[in-house]
Amino acid sequence: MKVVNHIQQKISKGSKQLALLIDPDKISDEQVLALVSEAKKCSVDLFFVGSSLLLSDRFERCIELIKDHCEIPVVIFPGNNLQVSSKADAIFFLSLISGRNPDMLIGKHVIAAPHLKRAGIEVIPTGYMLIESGTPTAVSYMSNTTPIPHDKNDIAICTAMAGELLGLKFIYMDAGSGAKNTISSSMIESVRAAIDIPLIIGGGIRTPEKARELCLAGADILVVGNALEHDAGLLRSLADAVHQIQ
Ligand code: 1GP
Repeated sequence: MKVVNHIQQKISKGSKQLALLIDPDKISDEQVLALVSEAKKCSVDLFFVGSSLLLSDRFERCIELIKDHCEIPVVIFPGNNLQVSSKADAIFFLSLISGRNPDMLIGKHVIAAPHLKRAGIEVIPTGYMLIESGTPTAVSYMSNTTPIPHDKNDIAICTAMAGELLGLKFIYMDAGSGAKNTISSSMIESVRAAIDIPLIIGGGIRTPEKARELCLAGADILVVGNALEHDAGLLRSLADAVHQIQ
């Protein structure tokens, strides 16, 4: 089954989903395997793999390791057009719609398009919105874009609406990896009320209480990366907090 359908099926049952973001530079093979084993026990819904900047050549290796040891779908969350692999189940084709950098809206896509066609991988057109989070983030710097201000719900609403009207399948609102502040519940609520496509929320989520709050505000999928790099034991409580909401 396509990853999009798999996600939609869970959403239509009213289930919230937890995605684990793996940055291949920050995690050893042993740590990947430990995380996969824990993810299976906690019924984690998705793995996302990618980074705004990669130093190592561990990108494909990470995807392979996850695929060899579990059935959880692996979606590439690419930081640039080099992060493509047919070994993953799907890839987010990200348009950075919160920014005004044409390279991130169409330029990189033109370069990536033939590679994606050849790879035969499921492509998920996704509107990516960076939200200001208290500190400069790697994504903001690397993409040369300004995030939407933390409290400007109206800009976030109109941006998400435009993404939906352009035909994008998902909206991913991100405070950026390691964000000081997560996206506010009020911004998530306003955007959720304005669009009908699935809403992914990530950046700076570190506690089950916050995970629950953001799901109740309207997130369909929560993404957690950084916090698990520091404390893999958190996974059980985060997964329970997300899955207990119906
Ligand atoms: C970043 O949304 C992801 O793009 C996850 O953020 O690493 O802060 O959990 P964290």
